[in-house]
Amino acid sequence: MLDKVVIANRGEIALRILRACRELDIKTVAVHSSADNNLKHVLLADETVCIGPPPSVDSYLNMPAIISAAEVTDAVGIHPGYGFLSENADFAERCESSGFVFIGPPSDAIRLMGDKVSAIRAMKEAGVPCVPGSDGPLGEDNDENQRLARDIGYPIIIKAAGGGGGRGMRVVHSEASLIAAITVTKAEARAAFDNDIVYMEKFLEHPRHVEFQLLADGQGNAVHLGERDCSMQRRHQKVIEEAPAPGITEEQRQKIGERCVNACLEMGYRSAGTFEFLYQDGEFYFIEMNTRLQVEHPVTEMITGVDIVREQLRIASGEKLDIRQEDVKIQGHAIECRINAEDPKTFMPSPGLVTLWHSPGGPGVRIDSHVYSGYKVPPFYDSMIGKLIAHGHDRDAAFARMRNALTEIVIEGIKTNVPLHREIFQHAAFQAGGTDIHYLEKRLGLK
Ligand code: MV4
Repeated sequence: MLDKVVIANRGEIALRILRACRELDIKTVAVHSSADNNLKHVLLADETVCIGPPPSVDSYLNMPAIISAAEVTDAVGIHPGYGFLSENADFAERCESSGFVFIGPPSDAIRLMGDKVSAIRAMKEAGVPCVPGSDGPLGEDNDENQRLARDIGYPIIIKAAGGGGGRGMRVVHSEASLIAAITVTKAEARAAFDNDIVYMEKFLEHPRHVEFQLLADGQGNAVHLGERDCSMQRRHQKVIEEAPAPGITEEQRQKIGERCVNACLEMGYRSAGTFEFLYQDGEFYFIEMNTRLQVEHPVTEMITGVDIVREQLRIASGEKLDIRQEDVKIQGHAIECRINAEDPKTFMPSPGLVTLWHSPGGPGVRIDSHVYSGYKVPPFYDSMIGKLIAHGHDRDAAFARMRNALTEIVIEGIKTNVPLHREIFQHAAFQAGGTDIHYLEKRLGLK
C-alpha cells in the first residue's frame, strides 16, 4: 500500500480522501493555500505544507508547488480530488515523471477523454451508444456541413472538441443559422481552449443526465457500479443527484454498464471514471467521460457498499480489483443534496463565518463536509461547503430521511441553499422521479 499521500485539494473532498487514507494506514500531507489554515483536513493531516496565496492559480493549480511539497515530505502518491488539476493530463504526467503515483488514470487516458472527438471515437469503437452526429471534426465545406445537419435532422448542436461540462456549445434550429453558428463556435473554442475543432450532434431536447460509475485496475479488471441521475441542475451545476436512476431497468443497467466496462478495458483505463449519458425516450447516448472522482460519488457508495476512494488508493498502489461484477448488488436508493454557501434566491455566493453548524443524523444519513461551528468560508473558492446524503430501502424511504435531515440541519452565520432543497423536496414532479435536465431551471423561473 502507498506509504504517504499528498491531498492536492481542499474542502469536503480533501477530508473524504484523508478519511480513506487513515482507514488504509496511509500517512497524509495536506497541501493548502494561506486562506485554508483552518480547513478540517489540514487540522487532521499528519503533515501540512502551505503551497501559496489564496488564489487557486497560485496554490491549488500550482503544479511545481504541489510536486515540491510531495518531494520535501517524501510522499509516494498525489490525490487530485475533483476540479483543480484532477483532469489535467500534463499534471498527471508531471507527477509520474517526478516519481510520484498520480491517484487517477494514466495521463494518456485523461488526454484521450479530454478531447471530446477522440473520446466519442473511442466509445463508438467499444460499442458504447453515442448521439447521432458527425463522424469526427467538422470540415471547412459549408455544403457538406449543411447536408450533414439535414441528414441528422434539426435541431443540432455544435460542440467544441476542447469543451465539456457545458462550455463551448451552440444549438442550431435551422439551416439559416448553421454556418454562422459553426464559425462563431470555432472562434470561441479557439479563444477558450486554443483548439477550434468542433463537431456536430443531434440536439436532444428533453434528456435526463444519467452517468455510470466505473472502477478499473489497469490489469485487465473493470466493474461498473451502476448509474446516477444528475438531471437536477442549474447552469450546469448539479444540485441534487440520486442512485439508481429512476425507471432504469436492471437489463438496461447491465447492458450499458457492460459497454462501459468494455471501453475501460480497451483503453487500458485505471482508477475511477464516469461515463456521462443523455437518456431520452428509453435510449442512452454517451456524451463525455469524466476521468476523476466525482462530487456525487457517495450516492453510488451508499447503494453498493463500495468505498470508491479506498478502491482508487488500492488500485494506485498496484493492487488488483477484488470486486467482481456479480458481487456488485444495488441496495435501496440514495440521494444527495449539495449544500452551497449562497443566497437561496439569487444564488450569489455567501462566504463568511459559520457561527453554528449542526449536522443531522439517524439511520441512512451521511454528511460529507469540512465545515464546523466557528469555521470561516473563504471567498476564493467554489461555494459548495458540503453534501447531505440519505439512503433508504427504496426511493420514498430515502426521500423521507432526506426531508427529516433537511429539517434538522442548522447552519447559521452565512446563507445557504438549504431552504431551496426543502422546497424542491415538496415538488410533486420531482417526487414522482424522472424529471429532465430542464426541470429545475423551469421551476426556478429561469427559463
Ligand atoms: C447535449 C444536450 C442535448 N443534446 N448534447 C451540456 C453539458 C455537456 N456535458 C453536454 N451538455 C449537453 N449536451 C446533445 N446532443 C444537452 C446538454 C445539456 C445538459 C446536459 C447534461 C446536464 C445538463 C445540461 C444542461 C443543458 C444542456
